[in-house]
Amino acid sequence: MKVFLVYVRDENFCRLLPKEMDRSNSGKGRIKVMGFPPLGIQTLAPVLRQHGHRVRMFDTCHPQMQAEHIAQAVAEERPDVIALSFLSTTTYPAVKSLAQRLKLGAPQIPIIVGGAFATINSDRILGDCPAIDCVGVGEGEELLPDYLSNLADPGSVAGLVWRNGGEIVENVLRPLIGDLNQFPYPDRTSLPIDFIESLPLDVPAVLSLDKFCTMQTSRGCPYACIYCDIPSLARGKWRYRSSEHVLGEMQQLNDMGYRSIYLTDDHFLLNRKRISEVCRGIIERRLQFQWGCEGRVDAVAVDQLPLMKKANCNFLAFGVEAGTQKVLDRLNKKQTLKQVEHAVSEAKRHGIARVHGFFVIGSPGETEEDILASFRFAARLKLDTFGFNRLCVYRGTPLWQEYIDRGVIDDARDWDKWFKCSDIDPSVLSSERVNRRRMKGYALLFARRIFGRPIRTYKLLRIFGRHMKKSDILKLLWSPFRRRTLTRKPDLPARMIELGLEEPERGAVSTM
Ligand code: B12
Ligand code: SF4
Repeated sequence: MKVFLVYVRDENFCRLLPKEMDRSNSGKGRIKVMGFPPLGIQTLAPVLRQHGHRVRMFDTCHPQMQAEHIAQAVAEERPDVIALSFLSTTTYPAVKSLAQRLKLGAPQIPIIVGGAFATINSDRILGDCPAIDCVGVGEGEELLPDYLSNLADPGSVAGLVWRNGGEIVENVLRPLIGDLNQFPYPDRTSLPIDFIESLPLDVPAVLSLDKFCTMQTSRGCPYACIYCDIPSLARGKWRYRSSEHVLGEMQQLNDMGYRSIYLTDDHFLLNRKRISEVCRGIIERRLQFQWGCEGRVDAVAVDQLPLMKKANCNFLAFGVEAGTQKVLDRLNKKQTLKQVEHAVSEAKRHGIARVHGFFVIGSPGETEEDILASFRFAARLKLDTFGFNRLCVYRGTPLWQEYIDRGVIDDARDWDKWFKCSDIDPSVLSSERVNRRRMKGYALLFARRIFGRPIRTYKLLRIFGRHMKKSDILKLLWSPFRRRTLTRKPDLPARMIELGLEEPERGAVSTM
């Protein structure tokens, strides 16, 4: 069969590399994009080929892979199935409109969607968008080939949610894949796109022009932070590929010339033994690339950091989240401030070039003093970079359920929205106050950085300076202080809209 695999992305997280920065020629017909590759479809394409299917991939960051081009390709090539892949609620409107357009042009070609948001909202999506025929819940490696073999018998495909006449049918859940070593490595060559290592920001923050890709070595996370839907997506399990399988892929990437790899694992740092095997393998094989990953502060085996550094790990991102234990506990983060300090200082002591801290502000019960404490904490830590985002809530997270129980969110009407907690939760400071505090906090942090650690700040700016124009570096530095333009803005819950409220009724709830 012929299958179109289309990745629909959020325009906020990709940009064409400006011509003046493009110092090497990618080759005929290829473009350069600052952003992450679409690892979901890159993973599924070779699996489908192994089953004898023909696959064509599209990624909407490519100027020639927009809705009209995909529709034209559908008309010309008449695929048997169109599979749309997307990550989050912010892209759902674009997916819907693409599905509607494709369905209009070719009503008989089935459209299946998958990815994180689709997994959590399968029945809702089918109820909402008639152009989408079915949803694949969870991992696609086994589900998609099964679906293609049983187009005439969708009821037999575990994990499929489909329409039987007017009725939405949810088949039995497909078990999680037991052996992640059984699949071929992702296809990183068929898309005519070279991805550039950059920060996912709307300023062209290019880190290097090295050949860049992402990789996933494990899936899931056993923790249960209230704002995260990984536990529900991965059903609370952490599964991993063997170190040999991972090293095989790394060797291939190395031989293909990749010099920068970002591990998109939810929690790469969970298992010391495995980290050690992978790192030793990288060192023994003399693999040339630099790599980065994310993980929890409590899992960093201190004895692994020197090995990670030796194995060319140059970037580590920690979910720090807050500078007070009270807020960490409210988020069910299950980590202490001491652990954060220890992990960050050890990472720097052992020479990891860039250590990043993810923080959230505007959490339930957080006061202005708490926010300030987070910025002070960040200033004290030896972090190289940091981001302070207002806490958001997505369907599938424990916090979403709490909001349903508290009557803040109406699941039936709000399922496809995303919210900033400060816009909707009376126990959170207003967005205006959170933003005002953030401005002040950033000012404090920048001042401490520039005057307290001038050499490190200079070195960091030099990394950016290598590939960015001065004006863009200034824009980057200024970016925390200005409003971002989002493709899909956060919403308000149906109940607030009904009552004509732009702010939750905070009267009875103190946030100071
Ligand atoms: C890397 C990443 C990013 C990268 C982008 C990656 C890219 N390709 O461009 C960046 C940093 C840009 C990013 C941005 C955002 N992200 Co993000 N991201 C991730 C992360 C960590 C890994 C994704 C990944 O590479 N997975 C590896 C591949 C192999 O998995 P996959 O794509 O899911 O594909 C598998 C299955 O889903 C399935 N599948 C995929 N497509 C299809 C299609 C069909 C038809 C079928 C049957 C199956 C199928 O099969 C694949 C193999 O098993 C995930 C966490 C996670 N574990 O998924 C969060 C995650 C997806 N992101 C999330 C969020 C919230 C966002 C943002 C909205 C953040 C923000 N506030 O701005 C934005 C917007 C994203 C968007 N709409 O494009 C949430 C989604 C929550 C939700 N319910 O909406 C997640 C789950 C993180 C979390 N902790 O909650 N993200
Ligand atoms: S935020 Fe990180 S540690 Fe918490 S549940 Fe999600 S993946 Fe796990």
